[in-house]
Amino acid sequence: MSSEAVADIGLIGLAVMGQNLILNMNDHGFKVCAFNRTVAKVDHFLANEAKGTEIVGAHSVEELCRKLKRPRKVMLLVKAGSAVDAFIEQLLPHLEKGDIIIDGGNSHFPDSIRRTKELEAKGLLFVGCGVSGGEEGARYGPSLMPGGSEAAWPHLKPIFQAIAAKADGQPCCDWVGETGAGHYVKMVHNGIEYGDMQMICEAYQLLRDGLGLSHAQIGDIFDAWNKEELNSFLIEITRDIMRFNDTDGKPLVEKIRDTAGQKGTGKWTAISSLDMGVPVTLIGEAVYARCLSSIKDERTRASKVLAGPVGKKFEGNHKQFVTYLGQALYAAKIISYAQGFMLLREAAKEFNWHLNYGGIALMWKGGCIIRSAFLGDIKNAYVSNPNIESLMFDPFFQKALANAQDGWRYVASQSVLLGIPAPAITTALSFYDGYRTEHLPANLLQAQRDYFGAHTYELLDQPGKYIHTNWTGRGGNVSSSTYDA
Ligand SMILES: *[C@@H]1O[C@H](CO)[C@@H](O)[C@H](O)[C@H]1NC(C)=O
Ligand SMILES: *[C@@H]1O[C@H](CO)[C@@H](O)[C@H](O)[C@H]1NC(C)=O
Ligand SMILES: *[C@@H]1O[C@H](CO)[C@@H](O)[C@H](O)[C@H]1NC(C)=O
Ligand SMILES: CC(=O)N[C@H]1CO[C@H](CO)[C@@H](O)[C@@H]1O
Repeated sequence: MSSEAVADIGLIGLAVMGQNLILNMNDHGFKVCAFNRTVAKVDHFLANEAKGTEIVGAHSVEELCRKLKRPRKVMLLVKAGSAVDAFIEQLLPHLEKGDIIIDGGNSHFPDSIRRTKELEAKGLLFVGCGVSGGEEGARYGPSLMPGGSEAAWPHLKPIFQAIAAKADGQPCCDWVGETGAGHYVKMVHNGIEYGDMQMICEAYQLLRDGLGLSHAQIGDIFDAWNKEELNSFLIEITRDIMRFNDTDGKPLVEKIRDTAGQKGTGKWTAISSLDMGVPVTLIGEAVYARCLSSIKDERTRASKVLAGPVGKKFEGNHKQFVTYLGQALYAAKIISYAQGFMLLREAAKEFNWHLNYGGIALMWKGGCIIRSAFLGDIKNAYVSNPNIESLMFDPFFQKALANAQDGWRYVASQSVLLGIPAPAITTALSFYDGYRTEHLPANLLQAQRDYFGAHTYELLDQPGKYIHTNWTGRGGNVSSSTYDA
């Protein structure tokens, strides 16, 4: 080994996330070699942010690889997509069997599945690693979700677990699973984040438009919730946002245009749920709610002509409503996470991953945007029964749903009566009621399908036997495979 090989890990991409991760690794005693395609950036970084640290730099991919101890570990923090493949191509000639490439970007999981297979075929190891927590997390403790070539894990574990956030004294980073599992889990994390944010926004609107409360009053409600079972990063920042006044003394949030942006990870989660036939309804509604918000001009025109409930004002007890709303939020949140873990289970089946669900809950408990006390309860549920069919079957959550359901139903019905949209809170309730219903009306649906398409049906007492009925007494012999509905 060349005496030049001094660094424990190389990192490519000196945008904010990359820089902060490097500084974080340096803080924990690891020697990092930094590289950026624009090499002036490397020198600038070494002379400024990295001044006085152990961090070294490289001016080429070749130099970077020369400076790494074996097995070489190179982490990419570059834009997801073709840039990742381009850097992998550039690295290949300078790597040897057993060396490790880590993609810490926001890659779509099918790419990570493909890259793992391609690199393993070349004798290299690949890790697709979800990184959550934004700039602050990257610097002082992100949530890290690594998956891919498991043989890479023992080499990465000391570094990753050292720099990760800690929850209950444990690192928010553990091996997630094979091929694209790391990026998949990160994607579902982001989907759940969409759902959490949407529910909170619905609660905000019910308090603002339903009860007519001021932002300061709503801030106090979120403050109180943050001290109870809803305690979480997103509830906490919502409280702070409610209390943030602009220079004119008015709440800044009031002035922000109500059209939501999105980068696609929530959409990916919804698409994957449709692909796999898992009813992840709350995240789906959260994505659609952003879409609906974005057609602001059309909504403005509709607001002038489409009728809503006339003269309906909330006439109940405010204090009671706030209590019920807290219950509705909590129950909807349980449903959203139950749906998210249902999706993970199905993905594990589909892609042959061995996922550690309790470990995933722990990875999300600190460092990332959805961090909350609640994830500790989810972890406990999976620790006491790793094979639990659904979180809703866990005694703790079963009881929590039972305790919250009256308030949840009250809030859902009030939102409907008042004409205030609450798609996440209401879809969660519909899902819950559907999930706990033994006889759904799909018997009729099957009859309809058989009627017009001869798709056949099963009888309750003879599952597995497919029957077609001549419903009309007309028509010839139809094949059930001619069309689908
Ligand atoms: C923001 O303004 C409201 C009055 O509109 C006031 O009651 C509140 O104290 C202000 N908040 C802060 C943090 O200054
Ligand atoms: C349905 O019933 C009618 C009348 O009995 C008969 O003419 C027709 O052939 C039947 N069709 C099939 C698919 O059995
Ligand atoms: C309809 O299907 C039945 C049973 O397969 C068969 O006996 C009959 O000849 C078919 N009739 C026509 C019109 O194809
Ligand atoms: C590929 C790469 O390393 N690019 C980064 C170099 O640094 C700038 C920041 O100055 C980033 O924006 C690039 O993504």
